[in-house]
Amino acid sequence: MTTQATQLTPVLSATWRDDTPWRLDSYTRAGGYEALDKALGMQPDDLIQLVKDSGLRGRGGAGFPTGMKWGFIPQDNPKPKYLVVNADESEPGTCKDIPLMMASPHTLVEGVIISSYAIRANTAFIYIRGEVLHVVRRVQAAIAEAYAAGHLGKDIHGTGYDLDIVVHAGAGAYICGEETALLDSLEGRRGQPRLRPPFPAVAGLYASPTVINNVESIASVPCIVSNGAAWFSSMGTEKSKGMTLYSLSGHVERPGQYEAPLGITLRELLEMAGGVRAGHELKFWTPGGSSTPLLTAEHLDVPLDYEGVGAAGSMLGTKALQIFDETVCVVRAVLRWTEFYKHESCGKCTPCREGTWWLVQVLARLEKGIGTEDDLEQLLDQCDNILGRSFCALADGAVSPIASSIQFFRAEYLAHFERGGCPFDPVASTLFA
Ligand code: L3W
Repeated sequence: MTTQATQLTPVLSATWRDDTPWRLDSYTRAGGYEALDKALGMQPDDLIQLVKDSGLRGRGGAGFPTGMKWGFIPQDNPKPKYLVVNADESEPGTCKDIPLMMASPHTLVEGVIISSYAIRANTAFIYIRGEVLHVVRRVQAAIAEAYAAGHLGKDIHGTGYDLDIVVHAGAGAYICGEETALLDSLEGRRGQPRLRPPFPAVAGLYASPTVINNVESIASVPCIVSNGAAWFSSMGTEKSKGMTLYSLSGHVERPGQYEAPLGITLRELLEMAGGVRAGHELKFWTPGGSSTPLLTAEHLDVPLDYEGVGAAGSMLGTKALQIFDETVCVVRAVLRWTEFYKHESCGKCTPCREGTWWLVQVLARLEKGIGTEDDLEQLLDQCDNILGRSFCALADGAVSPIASSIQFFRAEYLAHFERGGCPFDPVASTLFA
């Protein structure tokens, strides 16, 4: 059941429109690092309980309960514990962590310090996507300010707690957003997923207990410490608590990041974003980037929380809402995404390495209008044989837009080979009309 889903609560993005919100003085003026003081006065286990009670779920795609993940760290293990922030934002359409780090890097840094203290880590890593060097520099500058102000390093705020943060720039591979591939990359190896279990919480970075969380998850921690678990869990829905950042892109009047409680609907978000671009109508959209099954105009009132989107047959994922109007050929859009997955497949497992290659071959034929209905069946058969059979979620993600687009737009696929070309291509339309 949806509760207070439409109450707008800019928290993470509250200062984004201020002058220089990324600077320490601006952050401190707005109450920054007060949550750190409060957290350092608490016992680490009480902090873990607070995050559990808040209901915060991972904002990187899977929605796993954050406090529960922290609780998995075995405190009787004598090895060092690590916190790793997954800032490798690369899921197509996802643009929330990078804006957050650019506008308010200290929110992340403060979240890293509190979270590291909670799991008893003395070293934390922020793994940032390699292509966004300006973001790397922004976060590094914030960390330097935090060291200079005594928020980082030895004896933080005179409490005896020590923490160092290391920023690591990836080399631009999508697979390194998968948590275990990220760990391999951080250790200096080629980024490829590891077999789980053991999960990173038990044996992660350098085989030590490691918490890996998304940027937005960690950045949500300071406001939970400041305002309490009940405040956070009063927003959102029954099982998906709190506010979150949705990225709206594509054919929308005002694309950008919209912060709202979980459970808001696309209809409501579109109202905030000025609607689908003038004179056009919604054809299809992704709820959580291209790795989640497509939805259509019939799903405008689906609550955008983990349960609501799941019940509609898709996944909330990274909350990357890509909006496509009626001028877009769904076959071409899906082909572009599939080419991306083929390119980004790490090659470790056969269903993904070979499967994504085959998906592109068949889809490209269909898109050119030289396929047959048998090709469509073959495509669905390939999807069936890939889904759930690959080493990590990359290949499942590749299949999601294909299978769902055929479910909703089979007639459009058929129109391609009936016309001998793409019906949206003006030249082909003239030739075969
Ligand atoms: C300890 C257990 N830990 C689960 C932990 C696990 C991980 C978290 C979620 O994929 C999804 C994927 C993308 N003991 C545990 C445990 N954990 N059981 O919980 O795990 P999991 O396997 O459910 O998901 P995942 O492998 O983290 C994430 C989807 O998100 N996605 C996002 C893509 C974004 C990027 C990017 O921008 N870089 O790749 C979009 O939809 O498809 O389904 O921490 O260790 N028993």
